[in-house]
Amino acid sequence: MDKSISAFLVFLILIMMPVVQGQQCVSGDTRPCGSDIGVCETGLRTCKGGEWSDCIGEKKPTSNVDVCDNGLDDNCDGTIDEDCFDVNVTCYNNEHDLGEEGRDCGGKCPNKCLIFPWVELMLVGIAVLFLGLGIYYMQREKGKRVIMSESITKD
Ligand SMILES: [Ca+2]
Ligand SMILES: [Ca+2]
Ligand SMILES: [Ca+2]
Repeated sequence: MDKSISAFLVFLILIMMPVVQGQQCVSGDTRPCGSDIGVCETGLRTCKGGEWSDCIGEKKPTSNVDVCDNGLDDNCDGTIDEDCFDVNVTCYNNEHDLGEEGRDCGGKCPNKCLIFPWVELMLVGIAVLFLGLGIYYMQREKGKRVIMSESITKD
């Protein structure tokens, strides 16, 4: 019983809300709307028939991301030219100062750090070592044969 009464009250409030809100403005009233931060400019809502009009004359952000180096807060977040940096200065200064993954690579900087191919290098090294050993032993065997054949001809 109590539940149905409270449900009915909620329903009644929901039905009445737009009516109550609609009556909150008197025709001819105006109020500013939107943001006036950065390149944004506020507009004006006018009360017509107890309801506020759309925001007229408002200037919205010209970009979702701030356009770099124009001295303007293009996305109206209160900061001018944020997230802008000189790649040549910050990305190559040998300091981990821009959220890079290491020094001067990754993060906001172009990822130019090379992951050194240690495994490949090791395999190449081993291959070269075996090749060198093979050549060495082949030359040694050849040398032995030459000495042996020389000693045979001498005898
Ligand atoms: Ca900004
Ligand atoms: Ca800007
Ligand atoms: Ca850096």
